[in-house]
Amino acid sequence: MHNNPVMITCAVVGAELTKEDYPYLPITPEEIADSARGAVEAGASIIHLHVRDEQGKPSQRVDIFREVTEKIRQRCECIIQYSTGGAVGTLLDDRCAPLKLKPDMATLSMGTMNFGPDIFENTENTIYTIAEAIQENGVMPELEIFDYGMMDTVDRLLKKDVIPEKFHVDFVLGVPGGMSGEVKNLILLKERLRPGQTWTVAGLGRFQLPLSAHAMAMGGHVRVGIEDNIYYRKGELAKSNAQLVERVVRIAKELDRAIATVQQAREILGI
Ligand code: KMH
Ligand code: ZN
Repeated sequence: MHNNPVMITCAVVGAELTKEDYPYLPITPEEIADSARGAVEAGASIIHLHVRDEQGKPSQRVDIFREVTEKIRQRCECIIQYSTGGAVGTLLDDRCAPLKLKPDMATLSMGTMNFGPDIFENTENTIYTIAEAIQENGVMPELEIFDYGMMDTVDRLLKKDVIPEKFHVDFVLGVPGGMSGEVKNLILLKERLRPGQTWTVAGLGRFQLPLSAHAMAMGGHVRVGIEDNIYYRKGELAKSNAQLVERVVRIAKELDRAIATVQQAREILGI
């Protein structure tokens, strides 16, 4: 039985969804910051952040990241994690650009993969470049693991000192092109972690709820949010990021997992 506090990450907007896919998608800096506040008030301690430009398109523009970060900070205390994945096809320099704002955390994806009909490109050079920018700016990386072989990449790049010794791990399961969100896959992946390594699970779509519950029962941490899943249940759109967070908070309580405060999350992550 695990009773360590659970850190909840909320992925509030993502880069791939449009208002046509999901009418309540937060787009403007105000909307994204308001949605982040709702998620934090519901129990999230980490906000996984993408931003959108004036046309609602995914963007890695530094000025927008700065504005949204300031707006979130005005509204609530939380750990802010920037996406370096961007959208499929985002150029490498653009992916790294917001790191100069020195967020608390940033993602580091561990390999190239099909991403639905597209390619999410993370060559070794991409990983080196982003890892370097992360280290230069003193940011805590979260390694994004979409498939089993990416754990071998982690081991290999650790030996080469490409990846810093201290990182958090996020298993992102259920992307078409990556590993599916079956619980047996989570178990396989978790077995590959070094003792004491902190980890989160982000289940996509219908995998979000069962993987969240299993991760909490296994002592892990959880990521929910509209980036990964727009449905509350089959055929019913989620009303908000907060609604998705509220549900995992209720499940955590039944599993005797307290919800990590932001301060506790900082201690767990060592940031
Ligand atoms: N939009 C995906 C292609 C990340 O945030 O670092 C990549 C992604 C991962 O969302
Ligand atoms: Zn993302």
